[in-house]
Amino acid sequence: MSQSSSFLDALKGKNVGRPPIWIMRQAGRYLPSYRDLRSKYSFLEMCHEPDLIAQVTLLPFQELDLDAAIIFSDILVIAEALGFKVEFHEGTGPQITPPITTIAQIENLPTPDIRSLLSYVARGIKQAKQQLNVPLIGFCGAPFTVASYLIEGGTSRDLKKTKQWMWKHPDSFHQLLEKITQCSIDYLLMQIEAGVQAIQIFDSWAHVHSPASFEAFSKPYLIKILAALKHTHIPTIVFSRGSFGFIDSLSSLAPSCLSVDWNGSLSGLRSSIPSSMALQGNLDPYVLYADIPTIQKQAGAILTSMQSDPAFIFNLGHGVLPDTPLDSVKALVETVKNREK
Ligand code: 1CP
Repeated sequence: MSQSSSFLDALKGKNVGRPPIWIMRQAGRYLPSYRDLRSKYSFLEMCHEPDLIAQVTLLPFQELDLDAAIIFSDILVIAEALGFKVEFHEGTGPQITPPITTIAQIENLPTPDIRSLLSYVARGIKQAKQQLNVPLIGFCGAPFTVASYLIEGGTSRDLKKTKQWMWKHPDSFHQLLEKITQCSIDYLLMQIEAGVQAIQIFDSWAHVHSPASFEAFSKPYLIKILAALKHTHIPTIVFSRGSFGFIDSLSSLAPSCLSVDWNGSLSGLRSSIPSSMALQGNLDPYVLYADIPTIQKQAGAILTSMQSDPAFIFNLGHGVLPDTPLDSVKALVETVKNREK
């Protein structure tokens, strides 16, 4: 890809036009074409097959003029590589078996050969890149978020088991986080070698932390991952739910970009974040259930507040929800694209 990219420019703090837009979970169920494919394949079949990875990564571009693509995969492929059985059932989210319930399970986790076990992702990246004319984002889950799925065995409202484990068995929890961190580093370096042009780390469950537990159990592992990628010079985005609570701590990680949820104002944040660090976000995904004028107004308010910021990337504050009307997502993308700088 040789043409200019407003997304990559914004990550460097050098975007002179309107802000770029992409949408977390843009390759997902809100797209009728995704639902059609999903009626033929299971979610994991789609994650495991390079042709399908590439095809699904490109699906949103049939409908939407987005400025970046994200490789179709899931943060839980790392759980599979660690030997867990991962299943996705309609309506209940992921299920991981057996969940971690003993210290011995953590002590006995394998040291997987990520490059070989997850090589299908690298092949999917190479295939997708051949057909894309926008930058491709690679990703992984933050170690704390991935660990929570292994301990809960799936989705949980409050991460009760994870938080109990974290405070009762901190050494064991650190051992688990360290293991996931090493796998994530291997995984991201593999994705970068395969051709992704930016990396996003999803700490989707960080909002359950206190400042103290964020410092102890999320931050050190984000630091390790970012340090291990530094020599590649690939831009990094850290998405953290509940981010406004830990913003100083997150900014001290010095990623290329912070991706924040909707619990605070981006322009307010800019006053404490250096202009060289990009900000990504942060429309509440539920706004997309409103009528089109409301969507335009809410998105417009964010655009106005970030007007002329050379390091702003428009996104939602979290993933687009599966039953969001496609026309609403289209209206959002057009609102951003039609914005004059
Ligand atoms: O049934 C289906 O078709 C599966 C739905 C689905 C999809 C489309 C899941 C199951 N994962 C995905 C793809 C996915 N997951 C992407 C693809 C790229 C894109 O954004 O378009 C990405 C980046 C993820 C990352 C992911 N998976 C996260 C982090 C981001 C976030 O949304 O917080 C998390 C927490 C997961 C776990 C997961 N996988 C799937 C679901 C429904 C969930 C979340 C469940 C929960 O709330 O715990």
